[in-house]
Amino acid sequence: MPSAIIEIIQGDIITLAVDAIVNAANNTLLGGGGVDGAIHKAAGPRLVQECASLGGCPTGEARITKGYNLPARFVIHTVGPVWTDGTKGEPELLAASYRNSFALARQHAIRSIAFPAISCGVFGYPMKQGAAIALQESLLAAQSGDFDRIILIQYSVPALECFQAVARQLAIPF
Ligand code: AR6
Repeated sequence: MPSAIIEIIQGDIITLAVDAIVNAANNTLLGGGGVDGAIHKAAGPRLVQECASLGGCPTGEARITKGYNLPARFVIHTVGPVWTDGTKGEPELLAASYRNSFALARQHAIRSIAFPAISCGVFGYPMKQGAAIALQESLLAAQSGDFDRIILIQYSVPALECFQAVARQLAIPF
């Protein structure tokens, strides 16, 4: 069952020794709060130097850098949508963030990848709806056979429980 490679866990993404962790960045790619701040702090100042050379990133797209002091080899920076009311293309843009992150990972032969709940913090995306998109895109990637591990890591227990419940509702094995 290829989809069994999806893992829903609780923890801090900066601790994961995977090929790539995904950063929930903003359009500047120059750092911020939330998981972005934690990743930049742990990776060290060479990360922001490399990010500054990339010229930003449009919403829904993704860019890749080295992981520097992180245990992860690469960081894939994606910019999820800011939630307004759900009618401004938010679901399509969030799906694009996951899909473009997986596409970039494939180009770099990345086989293990961990995502935070993109857009579900500062950007205000409702967690249940964000989880459904994360899980649907992860299922597609799992079924492609291109990945050994797809980790959806949640910072809090309520977020963990939300992702688990949505996976059960969608009958996505984890
Ligand atoms: N490990 C895993 N998940 C985390 C961690 C961590 N260390 N820290 C926070 N989270 P957010 P967004 C969770 O706000 O909504 C930044 O300022 C967090 O609980 O980090 O996409 C950027 O620069 C939440 O569930 O990202 C942008 O300006 C999830 O990660 C903006 O925030 C995402 O929350 C992006 O907002």
